[in-house]
Amino acid sequence: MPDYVAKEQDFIAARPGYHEARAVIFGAPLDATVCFRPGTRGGPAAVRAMSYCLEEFSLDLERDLRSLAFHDLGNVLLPPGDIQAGLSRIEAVAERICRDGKVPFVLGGEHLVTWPVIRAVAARYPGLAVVHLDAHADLRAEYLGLALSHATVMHHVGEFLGRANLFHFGIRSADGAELVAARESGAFHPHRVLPGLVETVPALRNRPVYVSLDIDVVDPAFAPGVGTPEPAGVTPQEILDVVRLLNDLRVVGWDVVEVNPACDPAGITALLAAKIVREALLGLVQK
Ligand SMILES: [Mn+2]
Repeated sequence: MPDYVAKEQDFIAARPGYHEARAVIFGAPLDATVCFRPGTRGGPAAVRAMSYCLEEFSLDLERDLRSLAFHDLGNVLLPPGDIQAGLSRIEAVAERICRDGKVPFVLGGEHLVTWPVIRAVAARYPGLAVVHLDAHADLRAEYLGLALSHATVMHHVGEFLGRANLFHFGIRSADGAELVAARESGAFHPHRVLPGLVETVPALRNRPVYVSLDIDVVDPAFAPGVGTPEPAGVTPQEILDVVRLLNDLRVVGWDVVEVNPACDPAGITALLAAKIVREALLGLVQK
């Protein structure tokens, strides 16, 4: 590990509030391999800004955020123009949080940020299962000549953990090769999320679970602020029901990625993401 990253890890651990935290939020504002609409670098800031209009109390869970010790580290500083260096820094931050026995909660940024976070989480939790909620399969081996891309992230996760440990929900866009790969995964439930997840929950129980939620799994009618919108998709109510179902599992890491404030009228996508984050954080209270 480079010396400056080790120093940054120590800096993180020394921050007031970090030591007590059960969950640690950080922004990973990577916006490097986007192929359509750039802007996800502003995602973490937009989600934080819109969170101010939400109550700390969840009416559905009847729990208050103030009953959870969590900490927001701010954003990881990413060196411009060097994707691998940026991913290494993200992995180092996630690694430190996991090593300290806390749950990393990542705000993207493009979906590629999930890859280094899962590497860090899997190192700490053998037998990790990944729940992937997304409009896109993200299972290409390469995209536009790039092995590391937001379109290849789940390919890398599948190679690393074994495809049987990868569970896809809500996918409504893939090419033929991705469809073959998706069908070799632990589960592949296209279009909808909730019915397939209900079916899959027994296989996920008693396992450490990482949840990667690309906000474009939601219908762009409700979540237009994304880099690569795909028509149709789930409703905000369904995705919140999904989060509450996931709350019953042993979730050891979370990300909410691809929020793009550059094309998000009235901040509605960031607002939905903020509510998802709140409900997911509150799911950690009971554990
Ligand atoms: Mn996507």
